[in-house]
Amino acid sequence: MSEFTLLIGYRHTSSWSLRGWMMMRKTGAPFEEVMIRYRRPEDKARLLAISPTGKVPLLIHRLPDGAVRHVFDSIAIGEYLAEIFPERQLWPRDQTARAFARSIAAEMHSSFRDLRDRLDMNLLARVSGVQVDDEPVASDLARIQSIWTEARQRFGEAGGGPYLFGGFTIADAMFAPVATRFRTYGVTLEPVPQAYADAMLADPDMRAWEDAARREDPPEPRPS
Ligand SMILES: N[C@@H](CCC(=O)N[C@@H](CS)C(=O)NCC(=O)O)C(=O)O
Repeated sequence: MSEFTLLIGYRHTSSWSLRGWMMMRKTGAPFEEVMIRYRRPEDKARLLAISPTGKVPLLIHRLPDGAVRHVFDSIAIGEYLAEIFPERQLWPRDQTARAFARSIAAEMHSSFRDLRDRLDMNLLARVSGVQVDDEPVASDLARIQSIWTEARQRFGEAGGGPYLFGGFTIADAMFAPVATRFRTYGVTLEPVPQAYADAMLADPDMRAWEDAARREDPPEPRPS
């Protein structure tokens, strides 16, 4: 049995699963991936038996002494992995950069409800004609572009990589699904945020997730 198991949901639509999965992949550690089709009652029951929230992602860490830790909620998974794999620098090393990275990761976790509702994650779809220039969606879009631009210009551009702080961090994992949403709905971005979104979509792990989504049956309809 693998030391780490990550429970995830539909690769097409489960944005929180993608976040947790990207964090796990960036540790470089091997892990078992279990996909739960949580819209099927039997799978939902299986998930509820393991996960205190009944939601994915859920990280299971089996320790050599037999102890088992369950870490639920994407941001907690990121914090946990950053602690277990300090050498991977899942948070930026510089404290000022790290303070900003933590703030924007938390902001992504708690905010942008209007944009998330309007631009549902639908990884492989391409949809035209969705309005993003009306309030409050337009403010969410402006704020995300401003976060990406500030991170790139203050930290990323000097940091030797195409991500918000140079190398990939938990903040990037939190915004990864947003880059896919902008592509799905053909949202036009300013040059700096667009370059960042392009880098995210070209990330080898992001591509691996997308390849796996192509091999996966689409989600069942939401239970009524
Ligand atoms: N705040 C949680 C959100 C987790 C969440 O809502 N996951 C969705 C999939 S994207 C889920 O498990 N849904 C199962 C259900 O609603 O039955 C996190 O950050 O991990």
